Amino acid sequence: MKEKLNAIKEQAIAQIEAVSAQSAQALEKLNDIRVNYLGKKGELTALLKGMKDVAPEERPKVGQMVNDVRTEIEQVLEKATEKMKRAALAGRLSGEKIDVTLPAKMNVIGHRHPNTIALEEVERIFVGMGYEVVEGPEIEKDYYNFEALNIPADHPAKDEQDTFYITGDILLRTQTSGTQVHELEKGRLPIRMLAPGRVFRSDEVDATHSPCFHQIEGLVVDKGITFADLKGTLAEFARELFGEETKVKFRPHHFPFTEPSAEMDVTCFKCGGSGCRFCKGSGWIEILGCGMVHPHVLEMSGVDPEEYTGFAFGVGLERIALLKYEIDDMRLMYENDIRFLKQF
Ligand code: 2NL
Repeated sequence: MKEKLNAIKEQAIAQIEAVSAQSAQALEKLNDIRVNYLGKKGELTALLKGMKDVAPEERPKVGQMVNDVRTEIEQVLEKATEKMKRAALAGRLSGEKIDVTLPAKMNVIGHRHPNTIALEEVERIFVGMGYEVVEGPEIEKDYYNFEALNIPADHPAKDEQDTFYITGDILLRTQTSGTQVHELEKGRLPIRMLAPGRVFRSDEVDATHSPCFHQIEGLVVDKGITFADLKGTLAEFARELFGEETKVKFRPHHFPFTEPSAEMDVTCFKCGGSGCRFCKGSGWIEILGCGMVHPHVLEMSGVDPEEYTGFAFGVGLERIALLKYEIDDMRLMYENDIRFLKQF
């Protein structure tokens, strides 16, 4: 009996070992072995059934021996199963391994429009000098766009500026000055403000014109403001925008809303002033219009020109962006071609 049991045990263990040396899918075969030896119709059960042939006094001892063998086979099976499960898991994990040296999938990110970049740069410079950014309506009364700026009904500037009228009295603003007139009327002085925004003129589209473009106007009104303040402020603006070496030059000009008026040129940031293709050989690039606020403009908005003086200026945002990024056709700014926009 003992020999028979030992033989069964050895055989079972040998089978388990043979199976566990195989690949992972052999797990099922271990279960077959469990059924064959330990199951209801298994060999050990068969042995227990044969107990009736064993002498009664021997039965407890034989029973014990059968149970010991059963326990031992169970333990070996258990260990083999564990080992195979671990091997199967390790196999699966190594199959799922991530190669961290592979190049990453890049996220596609958007870009700020060159106009936006230029606007934020200009705003940063003036906010740094204590200016407030104020936005106003794109639809204005004739009064705020023209009359309050000293441009009377019969003034040639009104014809020149080919305006989009909504009614005889209401129009799409041709400059952002109206926003500044609204601020002057509030009577909260001093004023240091920037008025950026879209403006509209009935122009044909070409490389340098569009019926809708962007302007940034600035206005400073306080006691004792002089042309020297205008020059110092705009020279500093030019240096911050185009570089520390930038020089400025003021040429006399005429606007109805400022007196005196001027246009400001900056030394060409491409050649430094010696003359190149970019500045058409002159060494200078025109950048903005400016002047001392006309006393009549202050007066119409309820500000006493005997007590207060001020300066104002206007820059085309597209002009700044085209210059700064060396873009040679303004139409690119409005077409939203991804190939263009993703360069900024
Ligand atoms: C340009 C340059 C300019 C102003 C705009 C202004 C605003 C107020 C009073 C006085 Cl409320 N002036 N704005 C001044 C000078 C130039 O724009 O080339 N405009 C056609």
